[in-house]
Amino acid sequence: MAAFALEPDQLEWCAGVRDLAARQLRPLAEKGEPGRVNRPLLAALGELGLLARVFTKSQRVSALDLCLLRESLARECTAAETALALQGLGAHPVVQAGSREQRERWLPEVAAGRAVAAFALSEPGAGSDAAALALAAEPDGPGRWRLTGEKRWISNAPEADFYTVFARTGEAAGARGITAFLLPADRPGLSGEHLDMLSPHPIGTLRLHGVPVGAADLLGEPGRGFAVAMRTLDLFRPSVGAFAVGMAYAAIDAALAHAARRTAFGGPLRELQSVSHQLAEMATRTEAAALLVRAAAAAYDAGAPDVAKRSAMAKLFATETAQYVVDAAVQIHGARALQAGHLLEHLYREVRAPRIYEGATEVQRTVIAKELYR
Ligand code: COS
Repeated sequence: MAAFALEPDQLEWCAGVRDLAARQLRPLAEKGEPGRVNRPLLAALGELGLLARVFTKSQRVSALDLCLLRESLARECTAAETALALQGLGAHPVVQAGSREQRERWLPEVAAGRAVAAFALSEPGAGSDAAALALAAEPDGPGRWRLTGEKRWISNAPEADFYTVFARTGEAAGARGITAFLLPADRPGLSGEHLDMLSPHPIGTLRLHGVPVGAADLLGEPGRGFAVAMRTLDLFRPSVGAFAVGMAYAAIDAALAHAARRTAFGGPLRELQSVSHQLAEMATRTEAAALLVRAAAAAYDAGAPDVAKRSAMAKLFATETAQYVVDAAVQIHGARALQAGHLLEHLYREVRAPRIYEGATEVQRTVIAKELYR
């Protein structure tokens, strides 16, 4: 990638993804049940080869591809965007740390959109302070454990086909006592419920009552699970930023169209300086966010040493920017944007959660400051 611009073939690919999203994915998204996994939508993401972009045979996923894909999908259809992202987040620990058997069993199914993946880190008592998680992995003979506890705010739960679960095997306190497991959904003792959120996502709670796991279910070494989670987030945080940038562009497109069409005080809204300056500010901040996201993704792909910091900066800046941009677009539209079913009413609800999940804005600042002090 050139320093500040995408190559023509990348631009063409993004335009193609937007076209697919608008023509083929949005109709499927609209048929889905709010707050539930949309399997036909996932199957279409598989058939169109979009999931395969995230799950290549190599263990190295291209962060830039992931970001461009998420930004392009978000601009046209947030449900398709989120379905793709959750497959990636749930399965990346397997891509990164899974055994050959685990990878062969699950990744082709995930890429085809047939198996639904979920990333299960958060708990009722451990959100931002992820290393405080309490889900207990109690020894049950050599190389065997039983998982007991609760996970909450787990996207795709309880409908996923497998969960990448982070539990405390107790090698040590804090982050060093955490182990990652691949937990198929049909294990005895596993149950869960849906949660109703501001924006209806497939998300829920998982309850684990002595769920059996063995050495073949480990994702990496015992006691090394926290790094598996953090490395997954290093890849996905810039892409959450890309999702936010896509929503911001969608809001700007809508605001530009409305400001050209709507007349008030004797002319189109866009002739009012209060509106034109606001549009200019929205576009400038979104461009800055897009550049920060793409730079973080390019650094990830190049294996740069400061990935955690760049990834945090990209997520922080892009999600905060998108919140401002969507809010400003609502203001330009006036009351119509608040009517149920309006694109901006949808984006206004949708844009809030990314400032919290995969590390709240405050967590990103903590990560950045830690790196600055190093
Ligand atoms: N890559 C690899 N390893 C990493 C890492 C990264 N990006 N970040 C941390 N680690 C390792 C550290 O090297 C350290 O290992 P050692 O003990 O061997 O040195 C260990 O993990 C603990 O790191 P640290 O001391 O920085 O952890 P903290 O408990 O201070 O937690 C934050 C740091 C707050 C950054 C972490 O808890 C976090 O990201 N919280 C938000 C969680 C989140 O995003 N939840 C949402 C889930 S998805 S919706």
